[in-house]
Amino acid sequence: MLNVKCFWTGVLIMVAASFCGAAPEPEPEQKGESGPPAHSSWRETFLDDFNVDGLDEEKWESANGPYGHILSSRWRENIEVKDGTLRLIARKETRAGQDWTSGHMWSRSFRQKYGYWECRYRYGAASGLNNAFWMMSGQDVSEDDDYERFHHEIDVNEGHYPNEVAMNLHSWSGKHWSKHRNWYAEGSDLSQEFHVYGMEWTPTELVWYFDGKEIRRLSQDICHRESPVYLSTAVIRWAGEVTDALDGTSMDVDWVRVYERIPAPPTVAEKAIRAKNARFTSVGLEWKQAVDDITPQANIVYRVYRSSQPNIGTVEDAVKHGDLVAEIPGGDSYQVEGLAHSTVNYFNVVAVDGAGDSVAYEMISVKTPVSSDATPPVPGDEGRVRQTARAAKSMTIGWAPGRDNETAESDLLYEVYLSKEIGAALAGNPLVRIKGNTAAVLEDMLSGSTFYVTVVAVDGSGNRAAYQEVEVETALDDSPPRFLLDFENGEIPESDVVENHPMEGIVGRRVQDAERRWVMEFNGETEYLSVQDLDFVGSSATFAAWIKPDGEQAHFAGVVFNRRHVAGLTYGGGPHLVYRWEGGASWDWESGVVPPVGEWSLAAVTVTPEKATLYLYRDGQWQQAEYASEHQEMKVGIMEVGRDSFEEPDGPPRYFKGRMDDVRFYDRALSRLEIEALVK
Ligand SMILES: [Ca+2]
Ligand SMILES: [Ca+2]
Ligand SMILES: [Ca+2]
Ligand SMILES: [Ca+2]
Repeated sequence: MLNVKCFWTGVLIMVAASFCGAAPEPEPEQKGESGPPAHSSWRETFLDDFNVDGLDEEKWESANGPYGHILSSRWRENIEVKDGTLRLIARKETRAGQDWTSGHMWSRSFRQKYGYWECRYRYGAASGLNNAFWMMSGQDVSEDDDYERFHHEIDVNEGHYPNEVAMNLHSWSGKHWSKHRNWYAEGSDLSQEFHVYGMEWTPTELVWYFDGKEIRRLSQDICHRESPVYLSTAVIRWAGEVTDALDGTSMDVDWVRVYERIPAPPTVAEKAIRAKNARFTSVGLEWKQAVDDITPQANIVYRVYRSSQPNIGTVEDAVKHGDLVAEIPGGDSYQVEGLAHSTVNYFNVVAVDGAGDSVAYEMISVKTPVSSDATPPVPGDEGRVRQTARAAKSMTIGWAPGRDNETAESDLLYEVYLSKEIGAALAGNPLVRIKGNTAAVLEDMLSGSTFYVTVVAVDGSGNRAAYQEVEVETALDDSPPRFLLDFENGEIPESDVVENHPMEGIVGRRVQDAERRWVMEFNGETEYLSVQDLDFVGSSATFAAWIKPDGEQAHFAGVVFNRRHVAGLTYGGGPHLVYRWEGGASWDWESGVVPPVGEWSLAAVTVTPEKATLYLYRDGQWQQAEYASEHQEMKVGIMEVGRDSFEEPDGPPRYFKGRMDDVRFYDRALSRLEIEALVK
């Protein structure tokens, strides 16, 4: 693969043409209040507008009995259809040993996987009720190998009064896991207003909509089974206090619809690709542009594939066997570089529309001319490469020009390769190709990190010679944290710390410590700090604190933690630390990182879109644990220091007992060197 997205290090170029594809990130799609996204054509596959009185028994099945895991039994009598509206009613009445009743129904025969699902409804006007529009796979499938592997639940919305939209993906296969996120319709009362809750479900992604506005996007690879439509109310403990106010309230549904996407790849009038100007190391490709039913011509993306074998004739084969050389939106030509002389290359182009539907052109073969020059260039200055400038996010490297038997010095091509591993750079793709120049500025790099750079000189016939690999470093990023609490000044620095939690609002004690001067002390029962709303949204962050635990900690005791969005550094179900982040490790991750009791240690976690790293430093010793996971972009609001404000009735808040100092949050993932710098 030559091209795709820019490298994981985020390093970019300089002087010469970028080999990173120029494809822009697509804008989030705007829709009307209802109806499926505009990127495709759709057909309606299911509709009930409840405009005929009485539940349509041909369309729906409903529950009629007790439900163990919730506080209500669910009965047909709790479902009413009248005046154009379905009502799923909660009643305070003792039936089947439970104190409440509610309604629960699902489509009798309709099943679908993927597509667009939407429902217009309003919540019951009291806390304690789950107002749910959701899908769950294959309860009625038993004899199926995939049943265990792909048993899933998608909650478009488990709505909670007054304005919480709770979106979940559950895997019920093997060990249960879920990816949960809340969104709040600030200033709205969702029991008073009807709104449209929508979900696009594709083989690779789930996208949640509120009145046509995207509110969450999640990659997925487990939801591949057909599901009925589910509409349910349930009295539950985690939807707020259950009081008599709930009696007689209902989730009111105006209509529910499901659509199926109609795949429509771009069409190509002439599929032949033309090759021109085949030189020793490059060849130009030209093709006629495709036309799509929906995607504008300028937004159709052309993917250029190369192979040394004639095995990229179809979309599937190109993806499977080809090297992706370039991705060009709206283009009709491309100059492929970096080829060897006297070799046969196969090329194909795949046109992809905004919905991901694609079509392949006709594969062609091109032989580069035979060259009599088989002698590679000789690197200058015995192949030494030097780092000549260094900043936090960029650097300059330079080398002496090479010499070649045939190619002029000014025509020699240099490829710059970069790796985080020693000796591994040439296994990747060149970051940049530069003709005739002997310096490169590498930009947008990770700060405080070590890299290995290899420069390769290429002559006009494609003969290659590598310079010596060189170790290079970016400087530490000294931009300040979003907050830093060292407790040295005044009582507690009020500009940084506020009491803002309605539950208790008790602040811990500022005390003098023999090792760290002024620190905070928490009693493990009532004390903690709150930090003002960070108003941070992102997928890279660092939480850090010096901690001195006083005795064994409560399970899940919060260190630097945000309960509303479930993010931060916390104890797990034992003496070890864990972290929480959307899409990241679950509570039961056994990190093995155990802060020593009665001693100061630095605990930190860095989160990137690809992984999280836990660090613990004590007495010159570093301990580290990594968790690879796709971390989503998320909001991190009000942070608490010294507790997780987990609420009754599911459990008491989880307090840290001991001392804390130098508590930090960064809106970026610090490198290992930057974490080490926190110790100094
Ligand atoms: Ca209706
Ligand atoms: Ca299309
Ligand atoms: Ca040569
Ligand atoms: Ca201090």
